[in-house]
Amino acid sequence: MVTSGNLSAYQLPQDFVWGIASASYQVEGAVMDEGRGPSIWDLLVHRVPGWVADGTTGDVTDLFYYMYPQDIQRMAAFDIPYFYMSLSWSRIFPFGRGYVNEQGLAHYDDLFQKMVDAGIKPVVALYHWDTPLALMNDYNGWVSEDIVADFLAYAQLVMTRWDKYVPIWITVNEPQVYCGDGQGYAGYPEGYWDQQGITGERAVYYCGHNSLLAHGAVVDWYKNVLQGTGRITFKNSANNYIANTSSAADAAAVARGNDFQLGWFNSPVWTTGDYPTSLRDTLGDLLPNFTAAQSAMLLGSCDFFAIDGYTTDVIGALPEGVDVCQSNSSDPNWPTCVLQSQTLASGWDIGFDAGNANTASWLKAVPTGLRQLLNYLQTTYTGPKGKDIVLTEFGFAEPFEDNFTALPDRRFDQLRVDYFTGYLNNLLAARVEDGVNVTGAIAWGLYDNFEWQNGLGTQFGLQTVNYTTLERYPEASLFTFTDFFKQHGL
Ligand code: PNW
Repeated sequence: MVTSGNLSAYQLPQDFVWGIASASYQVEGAVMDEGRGPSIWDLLVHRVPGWVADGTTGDVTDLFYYMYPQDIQRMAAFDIPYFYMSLSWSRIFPFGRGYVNEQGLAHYDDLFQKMVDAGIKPVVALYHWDTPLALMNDYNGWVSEDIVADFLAYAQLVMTRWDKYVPIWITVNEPQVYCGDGQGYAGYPEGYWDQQGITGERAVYYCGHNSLLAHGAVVDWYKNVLQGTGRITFKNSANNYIANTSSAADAAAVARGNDFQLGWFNSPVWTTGDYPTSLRDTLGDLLPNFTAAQSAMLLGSCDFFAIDGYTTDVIGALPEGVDVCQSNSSDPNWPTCVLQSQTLASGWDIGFDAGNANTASWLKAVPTGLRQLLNYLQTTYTGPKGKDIVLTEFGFAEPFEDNFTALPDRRFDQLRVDYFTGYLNNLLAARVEDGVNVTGAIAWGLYDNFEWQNGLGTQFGLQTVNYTTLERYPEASLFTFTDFFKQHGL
């Protein structure tokens, strides 16, 4: 797609939601302070050998738990209007439920007050992957429907207390990723917890199912009981999918891939109240059922579509064959049954990366892919409902430099500058030229942080951090990102 007009002249509306992102376990540190209980991540990083590629942990990371006053001041100095963050469930309920830690509540009271005083609006997620360890030990976390009641009780406490500060709530972050097979983000190392037979694909789809039910229960309570005035949704992770070749088989594979990625969580919420037929046909009784009341609760339960859209993948059909992609053939491609890569059959590499093993291997910069993804989402989900889309995460990992004598280079993060320039221009083109109702863009992330299984060695920050002194340094991309919105009317 080629822009038809003069991009630099396009304006964004005054209420455009733009900002920068973080998540509790990735930035807070202070993991044993002020009454916090452990989350699954504390156990994984300390007790499972090899869980984190470079052996680092979130014990200290950016120490946002104590350094938030200066972090907020710096965001204010850059005129950043929105900040995405998540609450640490186990700071508030150290055992996941029951006993409430008042120090945790007091901490977030002050954080929200300081943010609002600085003119920054919080976008708050209730869950960004740090499940209280007690709930994993008690009933295996998200694979058990027991989590729905505990998540609701937690949500009721925090939303009642902080709704006055929070214009946008996120129930759960990227269930595609924390439930997804082979990712390990939800913390299911095989054999570590007694999963009571709920393993493999069954665990994936139970985790997804309970995440949807938990989301739905919270939205239902928020709208009907609390009568909250904020907007509420859950956050999707999805890559733009393009076909490997122009064949009909590859086009069908793209559609199927999208069902398994986006349809899994969004068909129940935006279209039918149930999972896509392709999932039902493939998964059989591995896929739980919704009652009629649950479907009714889920349909329409998102005020807007939140998409974390970092990259594009090439999708192709599996080769034909009787045994291909049967659940009993131990085909590693089951159940999605498509081929996924980042190179087209023609040999073209679809985007640029940093060419460095320390960056996120799944991430190629494909700016036009964002425009395609936004168009796809509007056509498939939001358009018929007249609702809007917010790009709630996107960003890029630069090659890692751990020697701080290299600091001057780290501030000139040219690849990340190119990434944001390209992506933001395509978002603008989607909005102005294609008429996609995209109403926000939030960058990942506030600064370098604990990047899950890649540890501190994969760095997405628009500020870089010296992990010896904890000083934060704005990079060129922070200026690129914030200037973009000023240049387009904000
Ligand atoms: C997101 N993928 O995760 C998360 O919300 C953040 O916590 C994380 O730091 C950020 O992206 C950068 O990785 C993703 O494999 C993890 O496509 C993996 C993928 C996408 C998003």
